[in-house]
Amino acid sequence: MSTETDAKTFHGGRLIARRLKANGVSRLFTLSGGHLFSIYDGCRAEGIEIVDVRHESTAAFAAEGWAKVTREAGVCALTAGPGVTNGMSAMASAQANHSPMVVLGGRAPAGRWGMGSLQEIDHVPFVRPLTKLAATAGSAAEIPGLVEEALAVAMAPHGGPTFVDFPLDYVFMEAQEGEFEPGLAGEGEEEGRLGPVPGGVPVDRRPGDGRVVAEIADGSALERAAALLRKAERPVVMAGSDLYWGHGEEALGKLIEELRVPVCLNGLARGCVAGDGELFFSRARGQALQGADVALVVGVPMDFRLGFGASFGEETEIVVVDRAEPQRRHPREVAAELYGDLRRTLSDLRLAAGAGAGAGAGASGGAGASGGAGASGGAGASGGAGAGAGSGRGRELWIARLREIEREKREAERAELEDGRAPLHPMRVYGELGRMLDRDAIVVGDGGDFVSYAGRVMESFQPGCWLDPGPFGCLGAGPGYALAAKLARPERQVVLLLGDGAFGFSGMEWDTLARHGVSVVGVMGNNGIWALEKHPMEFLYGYSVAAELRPGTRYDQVVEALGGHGELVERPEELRGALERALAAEGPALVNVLTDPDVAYPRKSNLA
Ligand SMILES: Cc1ncc(C[n+]2csc(CCOP(=O)(O)OP(=O)(O)O)c2C)c(N)n1
Ligand SMILES: [Mg+2]
Repeated sequence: MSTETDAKTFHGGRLIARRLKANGVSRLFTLSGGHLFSIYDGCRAEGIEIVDVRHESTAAFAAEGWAKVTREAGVCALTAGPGVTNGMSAMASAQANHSPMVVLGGRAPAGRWGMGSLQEIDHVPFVRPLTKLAATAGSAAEIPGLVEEALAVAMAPHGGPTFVDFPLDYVFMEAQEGEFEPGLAGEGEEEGRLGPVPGGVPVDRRPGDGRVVAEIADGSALERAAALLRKAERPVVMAGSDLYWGHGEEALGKLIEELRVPVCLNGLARGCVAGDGELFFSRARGQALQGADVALVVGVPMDFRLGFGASFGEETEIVVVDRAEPQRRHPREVAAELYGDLRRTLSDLRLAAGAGAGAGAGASGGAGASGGAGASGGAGASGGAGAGAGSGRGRELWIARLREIEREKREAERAELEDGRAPLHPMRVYGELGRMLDRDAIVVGDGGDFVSYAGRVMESFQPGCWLDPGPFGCLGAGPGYALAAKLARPERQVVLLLGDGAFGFSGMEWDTLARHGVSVVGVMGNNGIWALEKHPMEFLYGYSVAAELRPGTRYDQVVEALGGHGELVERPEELRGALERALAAEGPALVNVLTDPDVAYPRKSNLA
């Protein structure tokens, strides 16, 4: 069929592809379905690469993974009905991680809506709670504007998933590209913008999402935060994913260096300060957060990962910095809240809280520019040398104390990193692997205890190099993330750490990796159990059920059968050679390491 009747008329699928292309989208992750054919045709015509996978879950996780590596919106197309339902875990994951992602759905034809077409179901009501925007195209002409809006809303802070589905009849119809409405990211309070569409489903946008957020944080809050930071003896920064999404790494680096503030990172913020940086602490995190008098909590919610706020000391004064207002209430009182452009806020805060002579002037200038007279007055008044000098000595003592704890804890890990047992201790795997990875290697985690160990000892040195599922914690995300990571950064090592349990969710994606020639290296901790569930259940009940897998399964042979390179490692001395061969392989590989099922990750809490 023709894709174009005249210069200005395109079929619906082509209209979609043209908007994607215009917004810099280069890849579409998908699994085939007739409802999507015209989108494929459009992508082909516009030069957007179609990456087809073996489960829609992977297509959607790949879109999220693309976002995580590039900080651009990832895009997937899921066929009507089961294609969309299969993508819902990834949408929930992207929501929890603030990952910008656009899900394009197929949809049964509008002309026969309600008559029982194949795969007919109204997706919008069930993806609505997972997305910032969920909409159905009401005509072919409406398509360009909706696609623009979906991309803009996904990217607006806080980032997240958006969804648009396209009735089969409309994507085959031709329409002019026309003067579509630009993204409506600034009008987020409005719901039901469009009139009735097939199935009676209007555009639905969650109130408060997708709005334009203040560029500049509130001036008096900035002044309060700066005053707290200035007099802090034991300050700390705890930063998470929104630091990364807000491109705040450079501004944070300057702030911690100039003000001498220790920093701890989680989520996508890992690597925003190098893992071997002088002010970076991971093993001493507990002491750093508990002992801090002032904590800058940057781009991370105080959720279970921060003990719902109790990871900080009772007396710790909390200053929250983020790209936009939080979606949940803070679980404890905070002293100041700064919402706006992260780079700007962090640099204003650095200047306003600066110690030493030069900083006073910089502070009032910086704060004055953003926060008006109050801020500059405050900075000028209390930015004197006295505060700077006093806290300077205290801070160096604080940093030295944390460094000593960090050093002792790292030292205590050494025995496990060199453990000589067979089957292997998971830490031995990381002891070897850590030495073989480049500083810009991208490490993806998908599993239970095996990945918890990695989270503890594998260092990240650059932003966007550590991809785990995040707080939604969905097993099976790894192959999609790794596929997207290697496509986005083909020159880098991409290593996927996975449990044997995790492999079962999306192990077929080695077929995808092989077909597309994507050299991801999987490293499996194969303990024959769901360790993260088995050990806690035994601790609680004295027994476990539903926690066993088959010991010693040759997942490496599965990968070979799918067209990849497989290695089995039974003894520690085999590990290095196997990893070297896998890293050098053309195409995807899996190193299947048999690990000791009796090793239980020492965790304080499991479920919350
Ligand atoms: C989709 C999904 N199902 C179940 C869980 C619960 N869960 C979390 S970790 C885990 C065990 C993972 O086992 P494996 O991948 O073998 O890693 P191990 O803990 O053995 O190292 C399970 C079942 C989950 N997080 N996500
Ligand atoms: Mg396991």
